[in-house]
Amino acid sequence: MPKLVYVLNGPNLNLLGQRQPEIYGDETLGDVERDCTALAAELGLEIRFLQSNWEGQIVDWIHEARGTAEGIAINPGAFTHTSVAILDALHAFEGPVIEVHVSNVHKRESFRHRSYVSLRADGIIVGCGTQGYALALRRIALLTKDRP
Ligand code: CA2
Repeated sequence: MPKLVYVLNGPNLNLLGQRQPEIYGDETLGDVERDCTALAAELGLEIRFLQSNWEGQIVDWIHEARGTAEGIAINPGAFTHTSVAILDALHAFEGPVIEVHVSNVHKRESFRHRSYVSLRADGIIVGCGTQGYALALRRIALLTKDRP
């Protein structure tokens, strides 16, 4: 049985590849989902790849992942820098959480340097472009490999 991993995406990530390619590259979120789905199959994972512009929807998906998913890869978008609600929801999830940012937030505005989600994340991948999602899945596969 493949292990289920949630890949969660926050606000505006549906615009990936359509604007600001100098910051976010030219891959769309659909491209990322396709690549993640192919990699997941190689790694023995099944993914639920989701995006929402609504904070509460992301909280609900994290709750849904409790008890059903082995790990979460999350790019919370701008909620990274604001959302105690997403942090609290992640604290209620027991498996590995890997935080992903396409851009190098540390080279950008100072308000992007603080992440609430990092207080829970087991790993953080920043500034590796959309490849960061694949790195996150590889890390989750490794961290969950000895679980039945
Ligand atoms: O670098 C990342 O992955 C971010 O999580 C992306 C967020 C940003 O608020 C974070 O600080 C860092 C933004 C999501 C993408 O927004 C776009 C807006 C216009 C065009 C394309 C993407």
